[in-house]
Amino acid sequence: MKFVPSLTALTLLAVSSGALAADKVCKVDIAGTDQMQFDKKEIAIAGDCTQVEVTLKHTGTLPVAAMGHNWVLVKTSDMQGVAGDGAGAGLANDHLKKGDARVIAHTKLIGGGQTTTVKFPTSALTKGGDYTFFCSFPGHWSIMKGKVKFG
Ligand SMILES: [Cu+2]
Repeated sequence: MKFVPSLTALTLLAVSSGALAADKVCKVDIAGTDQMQFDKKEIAIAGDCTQVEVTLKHTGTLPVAAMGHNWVLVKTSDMQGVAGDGAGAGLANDHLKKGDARVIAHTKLIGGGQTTTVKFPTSALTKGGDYTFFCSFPGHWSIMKGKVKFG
């Protein structure tokens, strides 16, 4: 009779380690407005997420050329450089320098009423690292930004 509880415990252990090995896609929703604001200042990604799926919704009505928003993830120390290069890169390039290796993940630029999604692996992130998300539309990054915490 003693063996019954220990067998149960072993079974539970096997189930939970199986779950850890599996892909865990963590979803994040964020909205941008015609008032040049994101509705979040911080995004926390749990340390056991293997992938992150970010959905950006533009809840305003202004067109992309006037009030475009995207969601760009970088190391905090890279933000100003990426934003500066992105300002001159044009709408067609989502206001990001082509092939910018400092960009960890980004959505396309969208206008009012549109939604866009990007999915990326957390292997691109270091636990406890200093990350920032921002909008690279010219002039938006000083307001439209926040921290990303992983771990
Ligand atoms: Cu924006």
